Formats: sequence, C-alpha cells, structure tokens
Amino acid sequence: MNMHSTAPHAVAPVSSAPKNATKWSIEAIEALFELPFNDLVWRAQSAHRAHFDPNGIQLSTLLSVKTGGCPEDCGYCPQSARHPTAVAAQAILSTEAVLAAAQAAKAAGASRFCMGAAWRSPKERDLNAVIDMIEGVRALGLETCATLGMLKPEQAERLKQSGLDYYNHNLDTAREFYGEVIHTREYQDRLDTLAAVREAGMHVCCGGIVGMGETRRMRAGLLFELANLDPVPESVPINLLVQVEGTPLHGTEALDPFEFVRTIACARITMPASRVRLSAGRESLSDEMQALCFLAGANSIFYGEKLLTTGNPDVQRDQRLFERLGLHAE
Ligand code: SAM
Ligand code: DTB
Ligand code: SF4
Repeated sequence: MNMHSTAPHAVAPVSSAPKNATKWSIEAIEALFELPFNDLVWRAQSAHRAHFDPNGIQLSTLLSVKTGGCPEDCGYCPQSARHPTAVAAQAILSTEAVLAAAQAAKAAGASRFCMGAAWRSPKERDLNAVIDMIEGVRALGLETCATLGMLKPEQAERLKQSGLDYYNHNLDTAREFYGEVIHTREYQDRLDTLAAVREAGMHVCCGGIVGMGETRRMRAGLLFELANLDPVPESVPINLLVQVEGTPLHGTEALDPFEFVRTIACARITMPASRVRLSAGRESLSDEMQALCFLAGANSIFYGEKLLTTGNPDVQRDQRLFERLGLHAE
C-alpha cells in the first residue's frame, strides 16, 4: 500500500471547472435523501465511477497559520474570540515553520497543503505574509490551498498571482439556517468572496457543516446552493460538526451517522465531477462508517493528526484503513 501520491501535482486549468448540466431543486435533492439507503448509495457509487477512480482518495493536510482570537461569531468555531473555549490566540506562524510542516505533509504522502487563518478577512500585511508561505509551499511541489476569510477581488487576484491553486470558503449551511449560526457576516458576503475567487481564476473549495441541528431540508438546501454555483466548486468539503466546549453549538444533538452518509451520497450525485471531501469529524467515525462514506462517493480527506485546532485520525490509522480497503492516494 502506498500513501504516496504518484499522480503529478499539476492543477487542471480552470476552464475545466465542472459545469453542472442538471439544475437541482431543493425538492429533487430532498427526494434523493428520502431514497432507501441502498438505492441512494448505489446511485452515488454509479455517479462516482462515471467520473473518478473509485479507489483513489486525494489527501490534503491542514495547518492553522494564524490561530484563535477571531472577531467573527460562527457558532461552531473554537477560534472565535467571542466564545469561551480553550483555544488561545496566537501570532501568525513564520514562513519557515509553515514550510517545515508542508515538507512533513509531503513526506507523509499529502498532495495538497491547506493554510487556514482565523481572520474575518486578511489585512494587507497578513496577505503579504501568506503569499510568502504560498510561494514556498508551491516550490516544494505541493498543491496550495488557503482559507483566510472574506476576500476582495484585488486580494483574490494577488493570491492567484502568487500561485494559489485553491481557495476554501464555505457556505456552511442552508440560507434559511445561516442566521442562526453566524451573525457577523451575511450569506451574500460568502457568495461575493466565492465570485471573487472564481473571477481571479482559482479553483473553488466550498462546502459546509452538518450536525448543527439543521433539518434534512436544510441539508438539501446547502447542497442546492453548492450544486447551483456556476461553475460547481471543484472541491466540496462536507464537515461533521466537531463539538467543542465553550462554543454555542456544543451540546447539539448528534446527527444519525447514516444521515451523514446520505449527505455525502447526495453531494456526490448532485456534484458528480467534484472532489467530495470527508472532512472534519472523521476522528469520531469508525472505520466502518468511513468505508460507507467512501462507498457513497467521498474521495478526499484531511490527512494528518490535526485539523486546525481539533484532532484528526493519525497517519498510521489512515494508512491501515487504506490498506484494509484497498484504497490509494492520488
Ligand atoms: N476564518 C476563515 C473563515 O471562516 O472564512 C477560515 C477558517 S474557518 C475555521 C474554515 C471552516 O472550518 C469554516 O467555514 C467551517 O466550515 C469549518 N469549521 C470550523 N469549525 C468547525 C467545527 N467545529 N466543526 C466542523 N467544521 C468546522
Ligand atoms: C473545511 O471545510 N474544514 C476545515 C478546512 N475547511 C479549513 C476546517 C475544519 C476545522 C475543524 C475545527 C478545528 O480544528 O478548529
Ligand atoms: Fe473566525 Fe473562521 Fe472560526 Fe468563523 S470559522 S470564527 S471566521 S476562524
């Protein structure tokens, strides 16, 4: 078994961004959710096989380059300065520290390195520092991704010029539920950032979180928003809420694990050519549950023992899982 990617790390031109031939309605997505589980997973697996190697999983490693002290109030997030969590605010990391982590991620087999910062949006000085990191990570032969908060068109343009391949900015949830989770920025602000990223010519990584107390219709509503972005995001992270003490969403009733698998399957069917990433929350999932998620069309994971501030399965556990399931990194 080889976690080391053999595929070249060149990123496909943006003109290849998937267009969705099907315009999905919320009702049509809800109807998918309501299918018998076996029928749903079969449809998802069929869509998956039409577009991807069914046993290939893309590996992205995350690093928090600026942790905590965030002015936003996202109800799920341990990094908000407004929530009494154990996460302390830290200064931005040095480029050297970031490159050491990127080198280690590459050696462990990751193909993409994602840098996250707890900002509402980057200031001029922040952006200059991150650009230095991006150039260094790219020089190591890794794909680059960043998630830095809201961007203005000129900031997106500068990131693109520095060689940033992907920008992650999530819609997080359905429009109708959004206002219950986040009060410091609007849904439209997120759409504006996504438009700026697209306009600058970068690949879009955009997904959301489930298990925040939303209804099934709202899960369908999130996928509706994502699948109707034009072009569709190349990368779609589906996060299962990691409940952190001190955050407003700590104590939310846990989602039925099969409903999580259904969400992955619906993402795969509605965005058949996109990478669907089994994202936060993997540490709490059994190997069997993860196998179901891969069967339902997930073909990317966050790889490495930490997400931004919370835990993730360690490399040995993932290597063993890949071995047991005959999966390979790509
Ligand atoms: N501060 C930037 C922003 O929010 O735009 C970038 C980093 S932010 C931590 C990136 C994403 O992580 C959020 O949009 C959310 O989807 C996800 N996230 C944060 N905390 C989470 C949690 N406890 N469980 C699951 N996903 C989480
Ligand atoms: C995404 O959709 N999930 C990642 C990444 N994009 C930046 C972040 C998950 C964060 C989980 C909570 C934490 O570790 O702080
Ligand atoms: Fe800040 Fe991002 Fe966390 Fe929201 S999700 S509080 S913007 S770090």
